[in-house]
Amino acid sequence: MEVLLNCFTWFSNNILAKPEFFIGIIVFIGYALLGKKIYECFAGFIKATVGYMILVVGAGGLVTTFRPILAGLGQRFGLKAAVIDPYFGLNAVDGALKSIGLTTSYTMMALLIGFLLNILLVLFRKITKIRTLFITGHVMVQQASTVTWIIFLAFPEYRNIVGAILVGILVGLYWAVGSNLTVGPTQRLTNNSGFAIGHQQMFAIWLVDKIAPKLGNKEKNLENMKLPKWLSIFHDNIVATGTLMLLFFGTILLILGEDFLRKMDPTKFPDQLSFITYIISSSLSFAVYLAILMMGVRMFVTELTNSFQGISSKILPGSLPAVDCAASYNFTPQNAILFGFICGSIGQFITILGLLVFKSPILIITGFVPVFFDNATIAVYANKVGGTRAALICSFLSGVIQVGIGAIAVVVFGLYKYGGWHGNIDFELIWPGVGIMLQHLGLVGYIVTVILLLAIPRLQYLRAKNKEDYEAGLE
Ligand code: ASC
Repeated sequence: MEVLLNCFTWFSNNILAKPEFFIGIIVFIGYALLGKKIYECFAGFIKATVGYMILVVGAGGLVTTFRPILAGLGQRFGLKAAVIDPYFGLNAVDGALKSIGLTTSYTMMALLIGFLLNILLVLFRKITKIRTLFITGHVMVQQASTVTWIIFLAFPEYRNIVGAILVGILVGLYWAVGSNLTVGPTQRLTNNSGFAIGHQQMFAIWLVDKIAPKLGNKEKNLENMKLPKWLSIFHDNIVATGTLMLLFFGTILLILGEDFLRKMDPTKFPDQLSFITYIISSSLSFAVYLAILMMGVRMFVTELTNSFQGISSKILPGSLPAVDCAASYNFTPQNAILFGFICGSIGQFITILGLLVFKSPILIITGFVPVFFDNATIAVYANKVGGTRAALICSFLSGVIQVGIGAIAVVVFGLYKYGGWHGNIDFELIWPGVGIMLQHLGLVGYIVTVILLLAIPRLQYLRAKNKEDYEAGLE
């Protein structure tokens, strides 16, 4: 038993929570199942793993450079507030678990249970109507931690292995059902590239796909945007990203002020560097990291979608891999990503001002991961079916919701004491509701949640225009 447990822990820590290896291995197996030569399988493993590691470098660069800047806004104005960002959320949950004498070890167990449940749900897809396997490991760890706290808070009597099983079932269902909701929108966006999204805005993608067509015209999209001649330099991604971020972060850095930034960021802002150089180099580094991220995305997505046909034809029939939201950025005009980020930020900033003006006892500070990755993704999907107007409106509204409901969530889950909340849009749209239900209805609430989640893919199937397309993972 102990050996088995050690194996599970090793697998969780070294493969499941390390998506680069997990995806590399899947690619290797996929190619092997397709009958490719062993050296081709090896090449696929290396390309997918390195591609994913490049994506991690790009995403990591963005997160570590721009998270302190945004979070610094709170410090600068002396606000005591919770940062809405999954990394701050993870810290907050750690702190909260410590306060009740626990660690995150139950979370790793829940992670494995959830993943196995996702596989089972795909294997029984005839009944469950689930077609997607969530394989974005680092996000799974974050989500399993937050849900561990939600369950342990609602069920103090199950702060043990029973609780870990309850968490595992709930997150496993969320991964399977949520990613399954993104199949149609993602296949439409990517011209049937054969993957879905397994990330932190899956319900939001589904919702946006439904409402964006009503908000705009898909022909008037960011791709077809006609720019006057002098503005045509912005058709170049690097020029557009660099310039927009210079304006956007330049303003934020000016607001933060030189003295504050010198204290906050002494390594990147040493005495001999002038403020203007610091502003330009920090802002332009956004374009650098985004370019790195996109390069990694291209590499791993190509390998994964080619090789996964092996898995989906032999092991998990008709299944699709559900991957990082950044994979969708490969199938959109780059300005959709940028406008999503900027409109989402504006939505967040206005709502934060609202909290200040109305003297809300709880304040929220923008976290980089939700404000960038969620809102960019939302704009990408909205632009596809509702054009520019829908992209701008949806990402703005998402920013408003992230702060508005985020403020409620930190109270409901008592995490304001620990300074953070998960903050990604599904953790505003879905999880506070689930948490409140669990807190008030106990196990009945839990069972209702499970039933509702299980009902979603069946409803999707019932409402699908073409049942065969649904089964084939196209709709
Ligand atoms: C997240 C998270 C990240 C980023 C990354 C985007 O939710 O935790 O590090 O988004 O996955 O590519």
